[in-house]
Amino acid sequence: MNARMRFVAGRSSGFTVLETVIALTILTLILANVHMLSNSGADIARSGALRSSLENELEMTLDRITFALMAAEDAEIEGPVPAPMPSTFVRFASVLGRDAAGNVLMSPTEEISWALHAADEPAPGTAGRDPRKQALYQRITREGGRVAWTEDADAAAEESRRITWSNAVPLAYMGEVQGNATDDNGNDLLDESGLAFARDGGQIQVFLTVERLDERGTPTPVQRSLRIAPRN
Ligand SMILES: [Ca+2]
Ligand SMILES: [Ca+2]
Repeated sequence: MNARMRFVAGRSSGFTVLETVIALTILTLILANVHMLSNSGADIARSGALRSSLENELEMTLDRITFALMAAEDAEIEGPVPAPMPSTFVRFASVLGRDAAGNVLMSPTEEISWALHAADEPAPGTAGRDPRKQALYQRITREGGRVAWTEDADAAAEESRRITWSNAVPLAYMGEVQGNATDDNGNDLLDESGLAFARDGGQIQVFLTVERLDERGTPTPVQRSLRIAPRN
């Protein structure tokens, strides 16, 4: 067997140790990258789903507030005052129509308000089964609350219908620090909570934040403000 034949025979007998190590290293790097891409893709999908869900909750709550206040008589509105003092509630009544004698029929006094959660309220969903998420939720719970609509705010509590529109409204509007009598986020209101109302001439300003925990237990807020013109 000449030298060329020995070389060909040697190559066909298998890979060298060095070639095997290089191949395994490249394979490991490829698999690691695939794993990283797969994980980050799943994280992005979960994060996108949470944000979409939060945006829906925010928009639905703002729609309900808007429809209620658009039908309200401006002269019957209590709660919101001009900046810088925010209100956590608005009380109002709407014209329902006229009776046979032509008298205006008004609705009972309704109320939309923000209130703190009860301190011992259990965490909803998966957060209740994960100690770390439970601890974070408890922090948000202590500092957070809900937005509710009350059908007849003048009636006794047990006789009035109350419906929660969102149970994930935090203590502070995004960027605001509570208790320092300062407008930290530049919206002209001092220490406003996750739901705040203010009056600006013939309009009611509404500021709303909705905040929930993401898959890693990180608080994730969304927020928006708008203006509503009640009936004159
Ligand atoms: Ca502010
Ligand atoms: Ca403040």
